[in-house]
Amino acid sequence: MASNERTAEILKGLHDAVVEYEEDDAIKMANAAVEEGVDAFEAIMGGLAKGMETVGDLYARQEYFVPELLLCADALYAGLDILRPHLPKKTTAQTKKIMLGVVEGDIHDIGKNLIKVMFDAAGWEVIDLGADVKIERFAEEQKINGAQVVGLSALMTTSMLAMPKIIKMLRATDPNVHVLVGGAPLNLDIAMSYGADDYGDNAGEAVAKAEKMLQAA
Ligand code: B12
Repeated sequence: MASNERTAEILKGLHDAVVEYEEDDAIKMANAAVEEGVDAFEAIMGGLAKGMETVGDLYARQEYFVPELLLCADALYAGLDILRPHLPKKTTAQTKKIMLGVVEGDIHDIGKNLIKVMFDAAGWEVIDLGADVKIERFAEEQKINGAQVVGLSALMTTSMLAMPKIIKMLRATDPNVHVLVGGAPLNLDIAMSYGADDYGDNAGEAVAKAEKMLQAA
């Protein structure tokens, strides 16, 4: 078990590896996290995902551009591949199914992929439609797979406008479906105005919110 100081050092190492797009360092620090007993969830959220947040700030300040963002994402995924199997895996008797997708016009899928990892670890069956998913496809697929929860992701103020249409179609085919939305430009008020059941701010929160939806059902 790493000391608090060492844990902080490893988290910073993961953060910096993403920001400096050093894939080798991300692998090295992720292995250190595993070997030294740093909680995998903390390493992913407090290290890798936090690094991507800093990258977002650098992009906003025009210090980083699209090529850097892609390299940073590669470093994040290299670390994630190592940490993912070490998330405590829950098994449940109940069949819990979530269908995830990034809405049409939007290719930002890093957040959605983190969400997927967390649901998988929490014992949910995850159907991943990917990114830039056509509006009609959500309801079509949900009709086939019967997911109790649908998670919609959007990272752009333009693409998130597809959400109310998708939610309307989902409810028309299955009035009992639960819809959880997330992504940086959203918040609870917007989620409610779109007709969603709830909004999740991050990957950890997403699972808790979806579990609550099934309990209430
Ligand atoms: C990385 C990135 C990219 C990468 C994406 C790589 C990939 N495969 O995902 C690339 C380089 C491809 C890219 C492209 C573009 N990007 Co970009 N990109 C970003 C950046 C810097 C980070 C996004 C990210 O990965 N964050 C890290 C993850 C972990 O966080 P997250 O996505 O927010 O997800 C968390 C939560 O939001 C939540 N969550 C997310 N989804 C869901 C879903 C559910 C159900 C729940 C419960 C929770 C949840 O949980 C996640 C994990 O904790 C953001 C800036 C920012 N601050 O967000 C801009 C940003 C999103 N991009 C932007 C833009 C403009 C573009 C481009 C148009 C640029 C261009 N000129 O080509 C294109 C768009 C292409 C398209 N059609 O989609 C703008 C959007 C502005 C707007 N309109 O709102 C932003 C905000 C940058 C800015 N400040 O201008 N981008």
